[in-house]
Amino acid sequence: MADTVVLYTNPMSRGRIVHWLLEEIGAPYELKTLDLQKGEQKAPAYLAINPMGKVPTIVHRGVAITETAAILLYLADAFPAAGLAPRSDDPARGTYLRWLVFGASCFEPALVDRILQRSPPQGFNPLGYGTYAQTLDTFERAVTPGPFVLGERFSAADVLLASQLWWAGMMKALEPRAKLDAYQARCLARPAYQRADAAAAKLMAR
Ligand SMILES: N[C@@H](CCC(=O)N[C@@H](CS)C(=O)NCC(=O)O)C(=O)O
Repeated sequence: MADTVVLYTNPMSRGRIVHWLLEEIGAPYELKTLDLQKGEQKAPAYLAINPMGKVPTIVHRGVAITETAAILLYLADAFPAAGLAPRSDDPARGTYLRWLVFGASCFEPALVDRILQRSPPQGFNPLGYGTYAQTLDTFERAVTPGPFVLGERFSAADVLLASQLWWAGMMKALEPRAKLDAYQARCLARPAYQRADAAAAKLMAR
């Protein structure tokens, strides 16, 4: 089908985040699963699509898009009927962009540094996220009172942030935080997440 989104992914990768979003928007899509252990992401044919040799990548209407946050932003706009992104003239647009980009540029690097046990330098701190504690406190404020970062409205920003919380839990990188835990549980209870998760489990079992 002309409008089909092709997603290059792996069930244990950030591709899961895009898979969830595709289930949310109900777009026709096709999964192309790469075996990362075998290095299929570094094969010349794939590098021609994504020279970083990483997943996820989507191809839609003949255009390749990489970087999880960019893919989410793109798809939420490309399929507006799903209502996962405030339109550009909606005052909620800024808040939506703010927290989605916060996920990619602050929360994820903070988690990675935490997992790798890299401490931010004392004093003036060139790290984009500042400190781990400040990043988590800020995240918590963003989902308070919630239930989502846009209040009552679920958006693609929640798909990214809740997925990152799930990953942090998997990696044991996050101490329990009642508000973030409840937010994550609310988001992951969505039927679209459950479908994507079940499909990923099946792929992993193969
Ligand atoms: N900045 C990229 C990161 C993509 C990434 O690191 N993907 C990992 C899987 S989660 C990967 O493909 N790793 C395989 C490799 O680096 O060879 C994004 O946000 O999409």
